[in-house]
Amino acid sequence: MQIRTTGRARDRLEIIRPEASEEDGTDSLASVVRRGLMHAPKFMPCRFLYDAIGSELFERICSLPEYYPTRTEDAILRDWAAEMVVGWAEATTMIELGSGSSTKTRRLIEAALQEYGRLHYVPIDVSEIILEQSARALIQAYPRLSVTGVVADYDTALRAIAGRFPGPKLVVFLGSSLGNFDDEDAVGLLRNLSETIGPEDRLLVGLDLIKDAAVLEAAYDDAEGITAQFGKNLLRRINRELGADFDLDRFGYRARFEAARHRVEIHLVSLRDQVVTIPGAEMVASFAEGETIHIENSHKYTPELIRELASRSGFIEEESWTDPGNLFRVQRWRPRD
Ligand code: AVI
Repeated sequence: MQIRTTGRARDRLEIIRPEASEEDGTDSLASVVRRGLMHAPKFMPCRFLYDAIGSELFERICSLPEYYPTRTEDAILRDWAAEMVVGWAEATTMIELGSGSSTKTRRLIEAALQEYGRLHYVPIDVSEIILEQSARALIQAYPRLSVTGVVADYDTALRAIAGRFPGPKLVVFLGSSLGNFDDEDAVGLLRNLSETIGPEDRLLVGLDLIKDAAVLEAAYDDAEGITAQFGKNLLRRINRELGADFDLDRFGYRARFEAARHRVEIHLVSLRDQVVTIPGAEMVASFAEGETIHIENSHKYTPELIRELASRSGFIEEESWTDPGNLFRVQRWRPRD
């Protein structure tokens, strides 16, 4: 593990980069493309949507009128952050999974600083640039805050920091990011987490609620077409990084709410029979007209499904907060004894 201390506020900022172990699933784009496009039906894991362009497009998605989750969760945090950070122990460490630019987390950071006078914030993210930029901005903004940024995927990071922050902690997992995991993977990640945290620690999770299919589908297929660009950017990425010849105009975009699986399923759809060459993955992929690449799932929940997920993962719901329209829900879980 490398440790580096950065910049002027050296004593309050540290960035660590733990190395992934074999089983942490850091497969290359080439091997994932081979596996996913040779599979029937074709698929790609959604983590590959987030190259530099994809991350920028996702930022734009977050402020689209149809994409209610970001602003709704932010409003819940604005109204209830003070309650979320208190009530069980003095948790002066806050670990955030998938912190990104940490914008919404500022509500929790401010509430914790108000309550405890100091806070150690541990953001975890695969994007080093965003992590470092936001960590610097945070220590400038809050003199009583110290930050340990962890550049790694969740499993690697959790393994690396296990036991490093012994006091009561609040682990934060916002933005319905857990909803992009299939049920079994979500339970696996949460179980890992429940094993690395103690009885005094708590988990704060933001999850999107089931609602009218038209509202859900518009959130993932906006009128301006930004979300479609975000999805199709995956093909652009494969062209750039693996020298492929995907013609983006020959693929459509589809987002459908599948009620039985409680998720919005997102596919790229081949608009004709076609063959694509992907030299970097040493393969040629054939598509029939109408054939799809399944690129993302975004799970939606009822309060019962959420409590069931908590229970399967070794947690118990302690408190929950929602918005007046019941669009989104933030809940605090404690580890089951
Ligand atoms: C990051 N994640 C929670 C987003 C979601 O709502 O599932 C990703 C996204 N994909 C298309 N729009 C947003």
